Amino acid sequence: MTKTVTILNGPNLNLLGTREPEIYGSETLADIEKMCAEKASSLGLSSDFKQSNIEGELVTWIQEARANSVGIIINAAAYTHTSVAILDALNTCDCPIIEVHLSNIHQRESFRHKSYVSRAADGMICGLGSIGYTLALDAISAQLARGD
Ligand code: CA2
Repeated sequence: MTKTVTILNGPNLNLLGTREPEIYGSETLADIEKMCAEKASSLGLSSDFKQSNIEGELVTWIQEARANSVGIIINAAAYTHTSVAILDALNTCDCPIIEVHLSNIHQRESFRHKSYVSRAADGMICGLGSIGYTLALDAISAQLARGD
């Protein structure tokens, strides 16, 4: 049976590659989706890559991943710093959860230093740009192999 990792992206990440390349890089979200699909395949996994600007849609997708996925990678974007709803949904999941941010949130404004997602995540990767997503897939693969 295919082992699927759900990769969730929050608000405004659909704009990647169009503005602020000095902060978020020049790749588009479609570029990152392709990188993830290739990396997942090399690990014997499949990736289900999604983006939404709507908090509730992200919550619904986390609930679906709880039933159908072996791991979750989440860049909740601005909801990282505000959403108890996303935290509550992640807390219902037993699978490995890795939080990813393109930028180093700790080098930025103080309101970005707090992450609700981190309370539920096994680990967090930030500041490495798009590579963070493929490193997160490596981490989930290793966690699964270890039986986490
Ligand atoms: O560094 C990250 O990945 C963030 O999750 C990105 C969020 C930000 O609110 C977090 O603090 C850190 C913002 C995503 C907005 O993406 C844009 C992309 C291109 C142009 C404008 C915004």
